[in-house]
Amino acid sequence: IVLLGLTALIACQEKRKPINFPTTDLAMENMIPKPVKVIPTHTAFGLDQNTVIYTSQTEKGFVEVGQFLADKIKDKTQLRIPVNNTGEAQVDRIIYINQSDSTDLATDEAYQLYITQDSLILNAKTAEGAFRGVQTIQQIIPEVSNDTLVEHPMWLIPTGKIMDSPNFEYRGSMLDVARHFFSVEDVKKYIDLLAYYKYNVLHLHLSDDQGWRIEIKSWPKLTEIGGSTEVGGESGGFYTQEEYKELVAYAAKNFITIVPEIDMPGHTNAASVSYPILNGNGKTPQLYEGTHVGFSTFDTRKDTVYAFIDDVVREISELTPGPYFHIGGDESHVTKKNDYIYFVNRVEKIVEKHGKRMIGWDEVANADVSSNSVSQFWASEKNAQTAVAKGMKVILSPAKKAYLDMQYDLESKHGLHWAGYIPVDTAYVWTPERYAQGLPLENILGIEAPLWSETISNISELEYLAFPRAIGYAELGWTLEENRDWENYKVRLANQAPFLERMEVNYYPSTLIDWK
Ligand code: TNX
Repeated sequence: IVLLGLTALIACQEKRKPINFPTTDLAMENMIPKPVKVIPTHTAFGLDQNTVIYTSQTEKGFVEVGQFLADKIKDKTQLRIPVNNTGEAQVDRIIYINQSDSTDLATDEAYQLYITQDSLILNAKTAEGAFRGVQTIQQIIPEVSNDTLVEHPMWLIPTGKIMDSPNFEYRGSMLDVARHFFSVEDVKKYIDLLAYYKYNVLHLHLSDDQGWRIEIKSWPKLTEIGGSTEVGGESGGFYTQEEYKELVAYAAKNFITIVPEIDMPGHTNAASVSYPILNGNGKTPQLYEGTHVGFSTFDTRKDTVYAFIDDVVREISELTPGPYFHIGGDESHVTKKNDYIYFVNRVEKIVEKHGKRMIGWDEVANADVSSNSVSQFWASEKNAQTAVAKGMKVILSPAKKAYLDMQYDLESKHGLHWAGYIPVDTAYVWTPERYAQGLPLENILGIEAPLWSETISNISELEYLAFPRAIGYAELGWTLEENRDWENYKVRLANQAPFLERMEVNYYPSTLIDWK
């Protein structure tokens, strides 16, 4: 196929008049996250109606990645670019998505782009790497075509070379669908946006005091009762197992891993209202529509509770191909310390039995957890150090820097401010690599930006808090420290406006940014 393509190309090139491309600079493109290395060659690849895509066809997933790119090119330019189809079409230029075992491709997510006037070659070891590279291609296709060089519109992509791979292997965002429920469509749109900035994890906070959001077939009242409301008294909602599978599959197409969280032993009021036998706080549980935390707990000394958890972890794990299961573990203020430790110890075993690796909020490090489990740092440096002492990996989500639900400033329409205000610069200007004392680089799995939903109840409000800050966290997770710089980032961010507007994202138009 490649040879066919190249022969066709050469045949056409003979007929083609040379085009006088304007000078370009690939290094000045508004790519976020900024790639490891960009070497410009100052001319252009003209994407037009005579461009075709070819992909490796034997390696898993490459054809689908090619189709994904074709769809995105269609959305942006209206061009219909064939994928692996020589057909009758005139072929002037080729985009080739190629599986390569080159040792320059250090990880599965690494990719290289070689862009010349005639071809745009994307090399990656895996379809995942190719998918990350496709995001870069999307970002360097200009918003507007050049209509004067030839007789039809042409989108000029700057030529040169890009070598790229991620700084951290875990680059996530969390969405709290418990305090307010978000529909499958809403979550899919969030996935689209995360994927464009090379995120690879979406953590779903599926249960809390105010709601239980995933169908568990063996305990049906969880969603019947526990899913019936949300903060403010609206009607709540939940994902059926089919809908959850649909989300997992949609995320997988975007090379995003879903991390399901069932928060326990605290944050369990909705579960205990559904099945009061689970309750351990001594009061009769009632549906809760407020925003306080720390009042609920499971009864950690009852075997029924562990039988329940076993069913829940089993059912969700069966629907979840990713390696992680998040057990929450935060703010269990009415669970006695010994009970908390006993609980986390037992639940970790259940998670492992169902083939998953446990993640918990930073408090879980105080239990006798295995070095294979992961601690998510949100508030306590001491807990992060305890995790390191136990050989655990840590995900960085410091509330003061990485909480998407903190208000930007006094003017912010939504959000809280218990951890402070987080304007767009504060969200970007910090160094995950050196944020917490006593947390060595080799223990850092990556970063995650949580979006708690006490103050937001629809996709537009979600977008207001997440964007543009989530774009900055994408760069902190992917780009090397030496390549990060606020002044430079700020300009690239300003140039995301056309994309965000095309996607109808209700981003917060911070005055710190000179939006384009
Ligand atoms: C703290 S951070 C919580 C959540 C709240 C959030 C609001 C964490 C592990 N727990 O229950 O939603 O603050 O910002």
